[in-house]
Amino acid sequence: MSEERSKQLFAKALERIPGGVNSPVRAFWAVGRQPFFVERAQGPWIIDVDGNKYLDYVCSWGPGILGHSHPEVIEAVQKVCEKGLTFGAPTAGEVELAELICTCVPDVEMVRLVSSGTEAVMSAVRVARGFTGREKIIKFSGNYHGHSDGLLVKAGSGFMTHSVPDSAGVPAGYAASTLTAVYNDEKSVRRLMEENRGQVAAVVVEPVAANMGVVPPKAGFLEFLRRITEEEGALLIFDEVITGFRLALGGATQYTGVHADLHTFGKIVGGGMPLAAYGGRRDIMACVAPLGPVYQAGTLSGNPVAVTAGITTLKILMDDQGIYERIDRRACRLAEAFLKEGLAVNRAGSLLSAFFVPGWDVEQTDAVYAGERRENGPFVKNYEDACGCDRQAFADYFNRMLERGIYVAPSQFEAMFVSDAHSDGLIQETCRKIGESVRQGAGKPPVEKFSD
Ligand code: KE4
Repeated sequence: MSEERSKQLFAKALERIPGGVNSPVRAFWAVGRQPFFVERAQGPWIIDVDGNKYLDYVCSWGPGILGHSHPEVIEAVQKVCEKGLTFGAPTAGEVELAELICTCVPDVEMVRLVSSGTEAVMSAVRVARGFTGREKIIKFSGNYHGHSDGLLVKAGSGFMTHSVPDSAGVPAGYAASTLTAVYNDEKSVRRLMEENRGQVAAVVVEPVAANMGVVPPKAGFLEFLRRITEEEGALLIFDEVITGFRLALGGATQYTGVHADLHTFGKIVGGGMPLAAYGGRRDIMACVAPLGPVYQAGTLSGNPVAVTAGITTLKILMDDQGIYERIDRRACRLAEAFLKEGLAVNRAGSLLSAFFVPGWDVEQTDAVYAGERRENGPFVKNYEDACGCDRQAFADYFNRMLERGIYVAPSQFEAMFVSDAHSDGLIQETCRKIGESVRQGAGKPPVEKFSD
């Protein structure tokens, strides 16, 4: 496959954009090759500037639950653009989207639209601090909540991909207010709560972690977080930027039965456009300016074009909730293909990750589940387990799959996303290629950081 045009673009990009990309996870450093540049995408397919076609399991890191360029979404966006792109004034669409979010996620009585998941989580944390009058936040190592200063501590996603435990440039004071617990480890949470009694504003958690690879909560873990936050007078924030409208129409609460005080959303809620949201109990959201003392604002918040993409997407999901059974079943088929190759697989609904755990004994893996199971694992239970994975083996697998026209996330620490556009036939073909790729062994070594 030719990569000429991508190579030319990347060389130019390296001149003007740090690492040649506008988000680190796109750099492909961990898989030892240059990124391809995308020309267009349709359904489950992504086509690069050299005409190479890939079956896409990144789905733009989650928004693409319907597949790329869904005709109804494209048509709605094209139409609304004719009325103008941004007004900086309220529009009917913002009210409609707010009502749809509150209908889908009953914990959310009021919601504020923003432009990115980072902004949503940063704002939710500020509201929690403003509402409780407390300063400290408990997060979990390997969870990623966007790049706001206070949350760039032992984060997942690009941090783990590039082995950067914490970010430079974050003042020590910020990090001091962020306490880090171990995911799926109740004792670590209890200890932090006891050591910081009366100071913890909130526990922020990915209800199904998807930024250290997919790591579902162990039975009872979320219920424990709900109990201990209530006992300690702290809020529980579900960061649903990935799980929202993905695990179920009602997100993690519908999937797990556990309720949170605040939820954050991104990706799917914007239908692929720059839109995210945070919301929750009315008494908590009443703290948000101009109603209350917690300030948060945004020039393009509730942008009419992005809102239209979000409304159209949520309405399609609301009108056809069978999508969730379809994508879960397909993800289960993929999980079974990985399990057959002896890999540790964590899956929650249509989110899954195969882990290259050194010395993994396939006998450790529970029996291959029948389709009715909604989960596999968790066999990799936390950040430490995930860090122990064999990155070279993952890189080899990634390159073997790409050579076969299958694009999975270029990092062991990201999720595989299934969309409604991934037909059963394509899933079958993917399962075959998983077997070939995993069995074929060594591939290209990860290269050092690209020089100019
Ligand atoms: P954004 O600011 O990237 O829209 O959202 C930040 C965020 C917040 N919370 C969770 C649970 C998230 O997964 C994310 C962003 N996810 C990554 C992928 N794991 C985005 C991809 C990227 O960084 O380019």
